[in-house]
Amino acid sequence: ARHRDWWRDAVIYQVYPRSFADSDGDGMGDLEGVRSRLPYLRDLGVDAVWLSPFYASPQADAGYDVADYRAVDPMFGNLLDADALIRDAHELGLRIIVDLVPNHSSDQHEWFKRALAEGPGSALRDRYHFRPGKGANGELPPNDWESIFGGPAWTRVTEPDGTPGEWYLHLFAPEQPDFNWDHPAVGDEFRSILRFWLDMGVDGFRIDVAHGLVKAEGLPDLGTREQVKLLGNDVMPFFDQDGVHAIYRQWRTVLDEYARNKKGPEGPSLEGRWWETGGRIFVAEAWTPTIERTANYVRSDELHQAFNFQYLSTYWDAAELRTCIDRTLDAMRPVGAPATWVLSNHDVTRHATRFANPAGLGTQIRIAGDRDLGLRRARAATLLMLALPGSAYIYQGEELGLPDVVDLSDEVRQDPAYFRGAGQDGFRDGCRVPIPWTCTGSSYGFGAGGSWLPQPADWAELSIEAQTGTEGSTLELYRSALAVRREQPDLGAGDRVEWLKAPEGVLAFRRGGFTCTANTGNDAVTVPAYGRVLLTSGEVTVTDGGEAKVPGDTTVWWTTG
Ligand code: TEU
Repeated sequence: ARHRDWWRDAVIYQVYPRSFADSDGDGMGDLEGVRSRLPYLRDLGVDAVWLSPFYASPQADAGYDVADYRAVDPMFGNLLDADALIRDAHELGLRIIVDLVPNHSSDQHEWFKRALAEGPGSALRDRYHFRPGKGANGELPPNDWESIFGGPAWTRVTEPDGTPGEWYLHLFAPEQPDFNWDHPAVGDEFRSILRFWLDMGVDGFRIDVAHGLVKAEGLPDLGTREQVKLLGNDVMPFFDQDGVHAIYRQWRTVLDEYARNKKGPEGPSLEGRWWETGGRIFVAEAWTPTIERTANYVRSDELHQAFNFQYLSTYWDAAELRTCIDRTLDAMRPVGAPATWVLSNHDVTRHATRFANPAGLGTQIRIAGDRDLGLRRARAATLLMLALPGSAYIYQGEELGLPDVVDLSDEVRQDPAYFRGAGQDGFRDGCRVPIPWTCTGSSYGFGAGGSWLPQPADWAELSIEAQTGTEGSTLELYRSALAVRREQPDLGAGDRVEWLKAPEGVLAFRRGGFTCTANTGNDAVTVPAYGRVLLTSGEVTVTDGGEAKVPGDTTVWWTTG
């Protein structure tokens, strides 16, 4: 790490375990697959790996429905595999961040199963949100909230005596009942789960739906207000309630305890310094209406980072990007938290496909668009992101320039959002297609037994094998960019950028002896040569007169050093 707190400028790589590497040939990725590919991630040059959930789960929402928070699903391996993965990662100097899902459990979680089996009046029902229905016979849901995946946010249970009974709340699928965070047992249980994984040696947690744990008192109807599912202008009674912050202040004391005890893994490549700060972090998945509200989650006594979904939702447009960058830095500076930058994850259309489509389609789209254009913009957007101060997140496969797969059949799709009619929001399988490792072989080297989602026929050329050592490949661009980031302390550090005057459609900013220019327009522009070209996402021509011709959709890194 180049900074006292490694996470302030870290590049964190998201592994989606079921789609990364399959060691046992069942078509599903697993922990042993991830472990065997750690050298690839070390060579890529990332600082940490965040793993999406691998816990015991019926997989109603690809593992975001957890039945046992202290067990590994047999599909992914076992606790010994998790231990080996964490140890090997530390040996290689990589930190491991695991996903924690505290908003809801699986309906197969022990508490929920007992809550159902014990019937109305069961004390375990208080750990979830059970309510009698409205209407003469309780046949209507208790309020008008909708599930993020479509349909009502309530499901009526059949009581042990066979009659229709109470309803329970689920902001996501019916197989994902929401916990009642007002019940002390829920908090106790999650602090214990934190300790379990901290004792396993993990370096941090990504908190799923961090904005959803606390619901407004009395679960009030939305009434005529339009339900805003993700980034809306309005604060919903089920999202971003002030009460969530007390939970994270408690969690932070657990983490700080570990920092003081210096408990945890010891790897030769982790410099002694990271013990000073404990080195462990929380990152919030908090979809809030504004970056200013997101900033409430990142405080010295709460969480360390929060994903910048405003940035993810910004189109490839200089003016919009600049506004978002400024607003982000302005929101983070007073709280002393690093800005984060993210372009893709397992819930949204990959940026290579988003930017291949006209602006305004939002983050979930279903058409391939102009693939060359998308890739060119994605590469340029990545260099821009990696030049900004703060921490950046990379989603597996974006370093290969993978597009979304938009023509998956209903037979192979698994995303509950798709089947529950979340409409535009429901196209998440397309970014979850397994990684192509080799040019040939079953599932391009993903595993020996095919892949749970079919890979397109033209993915050989996008494989890691095809791109490794290939000049100009997207993989080599990422490798070079991450190597430069490690060498140049100006990149990633600090909390502001110095904007330079630039032609319309172009962003130009300086950070020490380093300059970044991003041309978001389609046409070539002429800019001053800000030194030597350090790295570029496309072709640049530098003239003797000290000027440079930068093609459309191209980002250039310059150095005077
Ligand atoms: O996502 C939370 C969320 O609100 C959205 O990302 C939403 O799931 C999606 O856009 C709907 O189409 C987290 C996880 O990242 C996601 O994979 C889970 O499905 C969800 O929580 C429930 O655990």
